[in-house]
Amino acid sequence: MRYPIHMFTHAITRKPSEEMVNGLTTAGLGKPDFRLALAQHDAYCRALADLGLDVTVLDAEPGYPDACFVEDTAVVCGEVAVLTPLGAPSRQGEQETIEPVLARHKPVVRIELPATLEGGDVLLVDKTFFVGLSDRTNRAGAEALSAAVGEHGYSVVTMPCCETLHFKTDVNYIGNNTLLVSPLFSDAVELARFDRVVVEDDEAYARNCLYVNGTVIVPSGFPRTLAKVRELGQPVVELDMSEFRKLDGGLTCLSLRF
Ligand code: CIR
Repeated sequence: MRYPIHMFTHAITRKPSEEMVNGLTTAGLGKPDFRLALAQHDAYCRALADLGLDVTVLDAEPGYPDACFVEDTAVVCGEVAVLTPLGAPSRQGEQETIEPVLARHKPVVRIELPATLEGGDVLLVDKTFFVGLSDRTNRAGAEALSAAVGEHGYSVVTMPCCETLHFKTDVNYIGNNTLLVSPLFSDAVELARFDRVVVEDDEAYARNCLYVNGTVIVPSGFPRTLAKVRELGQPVVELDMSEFRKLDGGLTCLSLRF
């Protein structure tokens, strides 16, 4: 069976700042090289543009070392953009400069503290939002998202999450009804409708692939995952993400897509 491709037309990204070297991390891979990160960010924005997206690149945000990970600041669907209070205290406020940009495209609904929700914990497939309840996203955040999108025909499925930072560190949609998942989610009943490709822990970072308009963007350096994704027959683009990986950031984190 062929599954319809949801086409994105826009993306928002934000340049990293030199302060990124002080970003939150559990990776233990050392400090990122700012110049190299800028070059990788440029390549990322170019890749999205090559896939047909109109990419708005925002200037770096002083005072917020993690602000290039814009995915966490909002959840966007066809009808509405939901602005989210981030769960990490040092990141609260990043969403304020995203709001006017989103407002050019969609009505914006704001979720307020004490609800917390980070976009990295939210996976949208068709009309379902899968939300991982993590250290960053609480039940009140998931309920507030449900209230904001329910009237547009979306449902919200919450799932316990994770040994890792975000739900999408573990689970990502790569088209054709297929998910890349960690072993933790290989049998999750909430995901039973999907074909699942398990990515083992030695390539854990590559679980965070980014599916854009029929192409799968894969982080470079993970040959087994690359081979598995290639086997599925969709076009693949590889991008070097080494400097963002040092801050626990993956491919989905660097953009909001809609
Ligand atoms: C953080 O810990 O918040 C950042 N260093 C990484 C955020 C990654 N974002 C994402 O996975 N959506």
